[in-house]
Amino acid sequence: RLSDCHNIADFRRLAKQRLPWPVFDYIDGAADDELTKSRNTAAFDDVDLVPDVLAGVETIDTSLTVMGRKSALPLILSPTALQRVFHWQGERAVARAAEKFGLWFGISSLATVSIEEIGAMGNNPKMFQLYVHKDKELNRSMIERCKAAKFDAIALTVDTIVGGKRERCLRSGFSSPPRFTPSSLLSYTLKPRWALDYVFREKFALPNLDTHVSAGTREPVSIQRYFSEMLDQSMDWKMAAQIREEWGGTFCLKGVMSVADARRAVEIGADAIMISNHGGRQLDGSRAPFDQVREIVDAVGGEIEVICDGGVRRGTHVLKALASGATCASGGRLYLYALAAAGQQGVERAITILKEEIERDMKLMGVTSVDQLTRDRMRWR
Ligand code: HOC
Repeated sequence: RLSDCHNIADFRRLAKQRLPWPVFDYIDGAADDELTKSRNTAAFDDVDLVPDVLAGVETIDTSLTVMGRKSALPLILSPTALQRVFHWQGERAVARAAEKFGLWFGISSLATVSIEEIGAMGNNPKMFQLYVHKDKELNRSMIERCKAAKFDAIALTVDTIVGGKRERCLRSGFSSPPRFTPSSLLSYTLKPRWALDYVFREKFALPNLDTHVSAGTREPVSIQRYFSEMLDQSMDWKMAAQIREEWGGTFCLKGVMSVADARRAVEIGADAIMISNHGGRQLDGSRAPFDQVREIVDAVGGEIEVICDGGVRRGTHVLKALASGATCASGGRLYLYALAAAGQQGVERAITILKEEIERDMKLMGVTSVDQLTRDRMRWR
């Protein structure tokens, strides 16, 4: 039950109970041996926080400015694809929860709700995750739609030039919309609540890509096929600079991992980078974002905002990212499990849990504002 969820791992368990296994495995799974996915979270355990006491922490302020917009917490709800496959409320639920808590919310090019609908919702800051397609007209039209819908930032995805080898999805045949094989059909019928919601609530669509992917004709598209057939593998820094120019607004690169690339991001005038390995779903063996924060912040921290994306499951993880020098933390699965488990109510409860952990942990650390979380407040083991 929702009331039994006290941390993100509890939501994961509930999501597993509620979803057919191919859908749960799509969210939960990662590339190859899934080493990077585990490491993304485990990396936070390599450091210890060093609290100060008697610091007068009756009133604390968890807010900060990220990419020019106020955020109530140092946490971004990262863009993720296909949310209405997980729960019929999908992106609408996550967007409403983000608005309620005053957080940045990101929607994906592969969202199941349109740019226009999300743009019209709430006053909280919103980013659009742009996947660069071979079809240049499609890229242009998504950028123009984001301008018209007054999105606050574009996050250009740079880590999906080809699809990672998601072995759980290869086994289940996961596609969008879900493809029914005898074994997957059985798993869908074993979860009748999900199946009924899925079939009767609203038809599945990818409204930001309209007819460009065959999901528009309801022909199932696998992850491998989507990445390799639709995305532009010739993408380079020149193209990223052109996209920044075309967009003209706040620009972020999502998926930067190396110091050299962080420097290139500064050179093309990006406002922020999300240090990210796509939740371990692309290059298995890639370093954890948290492990890269220090080097990147030391190299370019004064020139660009550095967001630590991935592995976050606890308030202390957020505090450790900040103490390393990141502007803030971000994550996808941290709210996706909750969405799958209980829709908007679930997402709100997950954010509440993280918010309370952040507040409690700041008080226990003896800090009253997020800028007091500096590197001397933690030690590497
Ligand atoms: C069927 C198309 O970012 C991921 C997402 C995008 C998946 C596209 C799936 O899972 O990495």
